[in-house]
Amino acid sequence: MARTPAKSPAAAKPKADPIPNRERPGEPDRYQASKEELLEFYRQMTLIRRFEERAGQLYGLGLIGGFCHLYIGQEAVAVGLQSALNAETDSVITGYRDHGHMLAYGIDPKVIMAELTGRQAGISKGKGGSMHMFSVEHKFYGGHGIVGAQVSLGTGLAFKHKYANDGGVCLAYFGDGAANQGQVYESMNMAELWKLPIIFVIENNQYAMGTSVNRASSEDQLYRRGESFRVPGMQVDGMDVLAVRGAVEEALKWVRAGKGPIVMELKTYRYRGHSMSDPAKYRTRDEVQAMKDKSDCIDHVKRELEALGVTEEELKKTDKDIRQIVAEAADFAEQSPEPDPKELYTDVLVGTY
Ligand SMILES: Cc1ncc(C[n+]2csc(CCOP(=O)(O)OP(=O)(O)O)c2C)c(N)n1
Ligand SMILES: [Mg+2]
Repeated sequence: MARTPAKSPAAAKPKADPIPNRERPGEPDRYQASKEELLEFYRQMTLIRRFEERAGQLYGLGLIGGFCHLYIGQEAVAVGLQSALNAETDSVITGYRDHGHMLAYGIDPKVIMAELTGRQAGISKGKGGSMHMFSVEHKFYGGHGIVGAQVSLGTGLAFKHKYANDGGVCLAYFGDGAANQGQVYESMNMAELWKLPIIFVIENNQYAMGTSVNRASSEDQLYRRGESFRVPGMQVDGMDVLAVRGAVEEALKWVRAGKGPIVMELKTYRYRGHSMSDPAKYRTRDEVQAMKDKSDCIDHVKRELEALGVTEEELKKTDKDIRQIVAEAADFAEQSPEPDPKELYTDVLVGTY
């Protein structure tokens, strides 16, 4: 049985064997990281958090327009999963809560911040903004504002990996809310039928805007959502980067062996509102505070590092370096010009239908 019981945020319910007579992926262990790897996880998660905090401030100052969805709280998911990918071959696609996935993929914070602020130097030339960032070079295929759309597009990317026999796997992220979208299931069906190399990553942060999973989902154990298509699933503690990395190793083994898709449900939590304009009336402050106090993914790694003998001073030095990187990204963005008005019609489809 390839399921890791979630230790947080919510205890998993007892489970029956979902797909009888089906070979299953191995039981994942927590990843045994070296001190250097653990430090790198800490560095990346802290970079995402500080970057997002700064993005929140710039939004407050009116320097970021439109929608802006922050990833604070969920950092261990993107960092743990993407640390296991092969950057040469594998592809990533996600929704609108996408800044963290780009940072975890090593994309320059400056071009991400410049995009958020709508500047020419941004990764989409300042014309996409927070929800529409893209990098073919990094095989990062967006940044999508239509809930669930990235799942069928990701299935297309997986089809391409198989068709071109390029050895790549697609990581298609979506939320607990998106997991109720019809196109997700059409995609799962096709992916299993054609044994496509895709990991369906459900980032279960407990809420879709203001609606909790339990209010919206008749089956709230989302790792089971592939069962009708014989797609196996894993449930993982998404607040523990080593559990995430350990689980994705097993998932990648499964997919790379040509056994078809797999569902990973990462149980996680977002600390901030759905977007910057969320009245936050659907949960209590105490609930959020309890998650921060008990399950924070960065605190978790900090404790592990301290147990390995890493000193507070070393961590402070890393924190300082990250603050510097984020400050430079924000300065770079603020000093970059806005796109030239003549760019209005480039890179966009203008036509009649
Ligand atoms: C097809 C579609 N329906 C509705 C919306 C409005 N909408 C934007 S985000 C969202 C909630 C999605 O929640 P979830 O999938 O859990 O992702 P999270 O925001 O928690 O990362 C909704 C309903 C949309 N963008 N697209
Ligand atoms: Mg959600």
